[in-house]
Amino acid sequence: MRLRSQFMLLGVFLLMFGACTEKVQTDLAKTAFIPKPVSVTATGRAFDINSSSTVFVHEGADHLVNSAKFLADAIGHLTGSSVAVETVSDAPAKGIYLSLTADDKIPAEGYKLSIGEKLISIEGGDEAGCFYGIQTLLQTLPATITPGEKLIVPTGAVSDAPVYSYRGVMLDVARHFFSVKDVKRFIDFLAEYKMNTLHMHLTDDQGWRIEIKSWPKLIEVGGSTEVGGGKGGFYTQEQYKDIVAYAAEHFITIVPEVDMPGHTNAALASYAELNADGKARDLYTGIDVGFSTFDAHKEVTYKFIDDVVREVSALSPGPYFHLGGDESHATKHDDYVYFVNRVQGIVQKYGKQIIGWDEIANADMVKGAAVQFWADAENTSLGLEKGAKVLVSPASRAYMDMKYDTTTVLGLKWAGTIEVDHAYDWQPDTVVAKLTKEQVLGVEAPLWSETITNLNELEYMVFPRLPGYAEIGWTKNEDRNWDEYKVRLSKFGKRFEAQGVNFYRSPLVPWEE
Ligand code: TNX
Repeated sequence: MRLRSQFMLLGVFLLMFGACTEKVQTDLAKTAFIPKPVSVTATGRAFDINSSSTVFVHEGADHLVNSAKFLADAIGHLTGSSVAVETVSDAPAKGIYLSLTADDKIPAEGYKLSIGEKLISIEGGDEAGCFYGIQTLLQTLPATITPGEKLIVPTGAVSDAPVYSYRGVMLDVARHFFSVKDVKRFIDFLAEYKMNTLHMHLTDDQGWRIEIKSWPKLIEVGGSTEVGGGKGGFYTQEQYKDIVAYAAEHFITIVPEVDMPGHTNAALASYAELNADGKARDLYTGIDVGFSTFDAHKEVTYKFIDDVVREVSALSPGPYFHLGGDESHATKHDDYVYFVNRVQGIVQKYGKQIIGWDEIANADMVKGAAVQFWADAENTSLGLEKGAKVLVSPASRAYMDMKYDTTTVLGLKWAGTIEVDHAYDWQPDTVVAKLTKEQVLGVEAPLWSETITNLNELEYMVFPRLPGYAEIGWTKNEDRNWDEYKVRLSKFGKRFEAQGVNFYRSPLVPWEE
């Protein structure tokens, strides 16, 4: 009898202990963060978020109110009951408190997250930093909770800041069109992993996706189809502004790309006068590249580009305009150089800095220009010699349209297959000889959409590679290694599921059940 009750007691104890270890994780150092922060120290206690936990914002920092609501919504979404947001002039004694650093000890985009038993404080180096502190806090919470379950945050401190100031992805909305709603969901993903740039590939042979009021046929004709012959689509200027604003709320800058002088069939189909022979091209729905070109010696070409750059730049508050410049196989070399030089002047006239694919290094490089390394190290080195910075997107590592392995149904494989380890295990400042870290503007992972037709397919190619690209842009090379990363990533499977994300269950990741 005594023995039996002892066993029962032990059972109860094990049950409690089991429940504790599973649900109430109070060691901040054991929390899986992506991207990996600069430093995490644990104090082993717990902060209990409940419906009466208020999110306080330091007075005067108005943009923080948006971020506070974002946090309150995220907590509300988990617990099912909403959390209040209030403005205060001093740090409160309890609750969650957002503020901006009073000195300059915290760098741009950096933050300090301090979690005590009564107060969580997030101090940002700037507003973006505060938002990233919120994202880190959210990663301490479970993916889902059962009704009535406590929401516990392990106590301690996280101090953090990124290595690179440009951490992005590219979405090709030209080969297949993606709706405003889809783009917003993509923006949510970027924000979660502290990425700050969405490069939108707005035009290509198969589609022109942005309304240009002075050239209306671009969307009427050029926007009317896509790869495979579907109906295509386009963003009105109002819709594009809506994307830009939504991105800004998440501290994400849109980099618009209008690809030229090649990849321009959709424009050449819309306006006959842009063609060397004055004849409009047929719309194109295949996936070949390198057959189209603007005429570098017609003045109307530059009138057209001036209008496009003016209208797109006016809608895009970010510093960069991407002029494409890749695979212009139908343009003679001298014409290409002349063309890119003239277009750089137009982009500068509208107050933007230039980015182009690495081929643009064959032209002069104006001040502040950046080349996007995708395939050609020689071009990239040439750009560096001419004083340009490099945006790093090596196709063999960073192209999210490459298949994971030979069995992946979607995607292409011209740059090889890219499993999750191969996507993660490389260093941005060694992709080209003699590159220095200072010359690297940042890291971008492009998603070309020849084979990607909808959001579900997009998610499958993006997850789980995207968090790795985010970490490559945020965390120092020496603090990253695949064997440690894959364990952290394994814990995100549940988050992907809770968010309804269609992801590739790579056999290389020990997914947590
Ligand atoms: C190359 S990368 C391209 C794109 C294709 C992509 C497919 C680059 C600058 N040009 O036009 O969509 O490969 O992976």
